[in-house]
Amino acid sequence: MHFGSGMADIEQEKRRAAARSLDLVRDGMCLGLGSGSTATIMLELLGERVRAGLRIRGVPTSEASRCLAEQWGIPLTDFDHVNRLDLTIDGADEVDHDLNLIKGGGGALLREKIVASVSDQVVIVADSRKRVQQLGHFALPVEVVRFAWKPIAVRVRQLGCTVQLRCQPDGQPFETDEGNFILDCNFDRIRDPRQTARVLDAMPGVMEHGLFVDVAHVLMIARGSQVEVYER
Ligand code: A5P
Repeated sequence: MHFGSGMADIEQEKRRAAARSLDLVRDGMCLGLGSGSTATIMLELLGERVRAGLRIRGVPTSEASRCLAEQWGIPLTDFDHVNRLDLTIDGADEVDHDLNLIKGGGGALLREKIVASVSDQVVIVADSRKRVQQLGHFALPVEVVRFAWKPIAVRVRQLGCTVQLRCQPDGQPFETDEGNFILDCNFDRIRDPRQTARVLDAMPGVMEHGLFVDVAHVLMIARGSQVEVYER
């Protein structure tokens, strides 16, 4: 945690990390477009480059990012037309020293993981608060089918976490772009992210979870006026 950073400083960090990631974008690329507030800034800056003549196409990781991309004039495509992406730029909720991530704070983890999985390069952009020694302080989002969310929640709880169904301000369950529910799972510490990911992967009814292990290739994390770049 970067104590002493106000919200304006954090916004600046997000902007710096997002701007740096665009150095990797080349004419003709097909991009995965991330979700969340840092990815939103990236989309705004990418839109500026498109208006200046950059020719790219993007596959958004959420309906929210699709709307933003359209708003910024970024040409879009989809998996009916492309099988691979050159580069995905996305945010994260937590990043450890092996570049393992928790994602899904915004609920877009399923599409985010699919898009990342077909990308030649996955770049994570983040502010300084996101770097952690160990994943798990941020509640791990687990996307589950609505049909059996309660028994699935019981099984997930047996992993040693507390589980909460994500709800909207009106008290109704939050629904993902794919029509599923999200369980926010508070582990405090996830000692072995790879093993936890394996167990969740094997659980019927779990559509996806926010543990991204061996997915990110590059982390661009802003700290004050600097952007630190780490590669896996
Ligand atoms: C969206 O579902 C998430 O995975 C985001 O990428 C993540 O929550 C980071 O969002 P911020 O950039 O808003 O912190």
